[in-house]
Amino acid sequence: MRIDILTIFPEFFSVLDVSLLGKARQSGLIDVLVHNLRDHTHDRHNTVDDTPYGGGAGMVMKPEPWGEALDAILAETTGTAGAPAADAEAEDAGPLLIFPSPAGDLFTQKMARELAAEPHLVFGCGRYEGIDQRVFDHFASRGRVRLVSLGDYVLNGGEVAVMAMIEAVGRLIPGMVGNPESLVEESHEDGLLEYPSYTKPSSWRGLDVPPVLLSGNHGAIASWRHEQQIERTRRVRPDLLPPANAEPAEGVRG
Ligand code: 6GU
Repeated sequence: MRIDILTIFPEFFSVLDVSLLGKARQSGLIDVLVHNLRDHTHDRHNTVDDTPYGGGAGMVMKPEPWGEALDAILAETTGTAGAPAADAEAEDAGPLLIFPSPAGDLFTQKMARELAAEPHLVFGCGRYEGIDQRVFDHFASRGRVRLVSLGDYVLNGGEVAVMAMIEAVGRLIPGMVGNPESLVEESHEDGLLEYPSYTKPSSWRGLDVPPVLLSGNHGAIASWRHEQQIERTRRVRPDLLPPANAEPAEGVRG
C-alpha cells in the first residue's frame, strides 16, 4: 500500500519510523511519503491560510497550495494529473483522498478494513478552521474524496487523527501482525468489546484469575469469554448491541 500525507507539520510523522509501522515501512509492505504543503506556496512567507469570506473567527486554508500539491501526487500516480484517462484500467479508481475532519463520517473498524483494501491512500491534514470547501468539491469531481472523523471532539489539526487512522489501517494489511488470530479476537472485530485477559501469576495482590481459565476446558473458556464480552459491551457500550440485547433503561426493568 502507498500512503501520501500532506501536512504543514511533516515532523509530526517521524514517529511512523518506530514500532510496527516502522518495520512495515522497512519491509516495503507500506510506502509512506510525507509532503510539506508549504512546498506548494509561491510567496515569501509560504502562506497557507487566509481570513474567511463572510467573516468569523480563525483562518481558512487557501485552496491553491492544496490544488498544486494534490495535482502533483495524482500526476505522479496516474500520469494524467488525476483525470481518469479514457483507456484507464476499469478497476483503477485512483487514490482515495481522505481529509480528517470533525465534520466527517465516523472512523470505525469497518472503515479501517475498507481502507486496508485500498492500494493508495492520500491524507490531507487541515489546520486552522479548515480547508476551503472548493478543494473537496474539485477533487471529488476528479476522483474519490472522504471526510473522516475520529469522534465527537475537536483536535487542532488532522495530523494526530491521521496517525491513528494509519495505525488502525496498517495493522490490518496482510503480513503486518505476527499472529493473524490476534486480529479477530479483539474489540470491535466481532462487534463486541474484548474479554478481559490474564497471565501468570494465578494470584496477585489477593486477586485470583477466574478459575475457568485454569480449567483446561476450552468449551467452558470460550463460553465464559463470550459472556464477558456481552456483559462488558452491555455495561460500557450498549449502543454497539442490537436493541433486544441492550440493558433496559433504569426503571423500565422487570
Ligand atoms: Cl479527524 N480532525 C480534527 N481536526 N478534529 C477531530 C477529528 C479529526 N476527529 C475528531 N476530532
